[in-house]
Amino acid sequence: MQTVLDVGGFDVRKGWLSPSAQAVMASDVAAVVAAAPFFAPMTPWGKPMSVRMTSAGKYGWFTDRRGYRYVERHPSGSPWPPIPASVLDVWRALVSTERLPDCCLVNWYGGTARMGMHRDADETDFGWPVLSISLGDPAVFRVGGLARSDPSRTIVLESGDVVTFGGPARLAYHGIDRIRAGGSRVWPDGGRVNLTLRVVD
Ligand code: MD3
Ligand code: FE
Repeated sequence: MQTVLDVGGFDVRKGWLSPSAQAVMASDVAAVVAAAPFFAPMTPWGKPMSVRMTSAGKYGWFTDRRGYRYVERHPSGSPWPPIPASVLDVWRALVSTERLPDCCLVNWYGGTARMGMHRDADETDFGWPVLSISLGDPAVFRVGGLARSDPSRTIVLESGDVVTFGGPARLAYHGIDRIRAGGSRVWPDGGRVNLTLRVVD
């Protein structure tokens, strides 16, 4: 087995959401996007990301020339919409009923979008796991170890898969190599949405 499984804290639940639960969540996500439209994030080094983003909850993850950070408003100036109950239920079932996430980052991947290897380190307390929900076209997800130079491997994340990254895996390097366009009918126009739930502060 490779690095990540050795590191521990990395739990993939294939098909955890039934097709009907995925359909409910997709319509809840569409309502979030209607209230807080996707935008094209700009990296601090001036290159736009290929992923489109929005958020729900108290905080949204944001990036521009000033850097990465959590903000309490969409670029339009409105507060982020609430995290849908269908999404919070997954967190309650797998992480905690005591503490709920304060950010649901919504990432949209078209056929050519990708996400480079990175760590999620903008939060205050790495004791809480990050929970990821995939909806739509399959993605080739890459996960490595705690150092950028560690070996990495890929797994395919499909619609309805739920992954938690806790313990040592919370700070593992990860990214999305590519999308397998046309692999799902969850979204009428195709593409993949990934929801990540985090405790920010
Ligand atoms: C491993 N998103 O938004 S989800 C991100 O599919 C992000 O949109 C990818 O990486 C996506 O930051 C990957 C899987 C994931 C999410 C958070 C993690 C893996 C993680 C946090 C720590 C370790
Ligand atoms: Fe990440």
